[in-house]
Amino acid sequence: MKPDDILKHSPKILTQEQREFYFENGYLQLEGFVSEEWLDRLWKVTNKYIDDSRALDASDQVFDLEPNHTAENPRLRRITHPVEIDPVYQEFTFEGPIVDVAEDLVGPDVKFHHSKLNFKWADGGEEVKWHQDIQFWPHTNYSPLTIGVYLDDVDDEMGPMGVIPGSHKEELFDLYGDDGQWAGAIKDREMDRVRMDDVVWLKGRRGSVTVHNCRMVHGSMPNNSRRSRPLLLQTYSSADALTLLGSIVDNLPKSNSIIRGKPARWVQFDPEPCQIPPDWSKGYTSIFALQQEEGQQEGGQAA
Ligand SMILES: O=C(O)CCC(=O)C(=O)O
Repeated sequence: MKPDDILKHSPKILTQEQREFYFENGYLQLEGFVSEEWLDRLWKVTNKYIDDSRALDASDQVFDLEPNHTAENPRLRRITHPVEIDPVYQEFTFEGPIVDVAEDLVGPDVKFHHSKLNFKWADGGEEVKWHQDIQFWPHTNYSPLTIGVYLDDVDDEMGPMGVIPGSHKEELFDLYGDDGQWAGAIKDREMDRVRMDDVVWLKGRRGSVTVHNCRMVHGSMPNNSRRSRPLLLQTYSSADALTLLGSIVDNLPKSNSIIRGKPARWVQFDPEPCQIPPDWSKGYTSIFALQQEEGQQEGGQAA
């Protein structure tokens, strides 16, 4: 569904100005949007998984661990597919308050694509280099967007997510490196095309929500503070956006679930070209492992 048609549907939770701002700028921020009750439930399960990770000494299908992770001092980069592993994450993503935000921005028929919980651990949690998401998981149109929830207060020192307003309307970047391998990040020599003077850092208090379109140029700095920066991310699209390649995300039981409205009878195509990523079925852990050039392994997810 095109933005003009989406805007004709009455909004569930956003103002018309917020929706127009999103379509114009490619991002949105909602301060303190998620209730304390939801945050408490999410923290309860999250703390359980952090505890479970102590038993591991390497990343697996559920946990993406920093190389210096130990049982005494767990250091998680990511819980890879929260919705697939726990009913609380699923309830939040499929029925929680952010689904109204998704509906207001993609239209009444909403499809879930995938989720992840990026921790960016205290004292050095890694940067996410500048990139766009859609090249990791191409769709027939550019309705996919990702809604992030900060589970804790996030300030400038903690590696908040940065976005370049309006970059979703510009040409997509080539995310392959000069060696022809997938880099998952914009090349240094092309960074002069990124309008860094315009960057907006999406920090906020616990429960704040970020939204970014799948074409948005975004990234984040390392976390050099004493506190971790847990950001729970979920990607949705309009039901009329179909994924173009069989990525590992598509093979998950809950990916591509219609969570509002009805499945599409007609697929919508947007005209702008999209880069094709490598075949993820060969194995991929996460953007962190990829951008830090660690060995890849079976069972990860894109972007
Ligand atoms: O965690 C972040 O700061 C950014 C996450 C991100 O860009 C991604 O996972 O694609």
